[in-house]
Amino acid sequence: MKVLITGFQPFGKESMNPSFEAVRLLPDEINGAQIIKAEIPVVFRKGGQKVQELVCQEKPDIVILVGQAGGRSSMNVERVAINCEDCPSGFPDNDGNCPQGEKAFEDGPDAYFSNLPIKAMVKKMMDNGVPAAISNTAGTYVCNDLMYHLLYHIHHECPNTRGGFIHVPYATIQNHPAQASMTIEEMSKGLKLSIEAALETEKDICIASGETH
Ligand code: PCA
Repeated sequence: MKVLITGFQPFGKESMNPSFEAVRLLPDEINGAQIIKAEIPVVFRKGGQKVQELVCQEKPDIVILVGQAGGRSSMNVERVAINCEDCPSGFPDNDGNCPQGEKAFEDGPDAYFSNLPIKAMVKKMMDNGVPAAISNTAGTYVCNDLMYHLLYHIHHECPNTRGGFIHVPYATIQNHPAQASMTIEEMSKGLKLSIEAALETEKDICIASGETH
């Protein structure tokens, strides 16, 4: 088995992005599966094209994209990506693009669901002491765009590939004292557990993990 896992370059005012730092700490093999790591630019569409190239080149069985969501309090396994590129005010991507509610793909559906075993991934992290939860929005910035691009590509070109996205909180060394944070080592442990869960779970487990709002 082969797993492609990606993190992002730094963006905004940050000089590092813990998503890639946590990916970098992963071993090159997990439970017999080869782990391919890559760093992705924080740029609408360009990031998605880079992931598509990597998927065509490496032909992974599983793709896990990782990004930072400062302010979240746990490892967030994303359920859904939407066909909407909408930049927050004053927050262009790293190439200066600032789309205002455009579609990622004109011919794409409104949304794609992750086809990773998201509940099993969250449970495995929680069972091993890493705070984790399912998230029902990946936002409308570059992370959502990357996840949508991956799932569009999977649906059109390689339906046997499983893929999705994990958002990580601030890293403690980023020093945002009023916000929740985790160490990069703990994030990396969570990613390793998520990969293990994805490798060992064909069909997602059935446990209640919805929310009322
Ligand atoms: N987080 C941003 C883009 C890059 C990253 O790490 C996001 O959540 O969209």
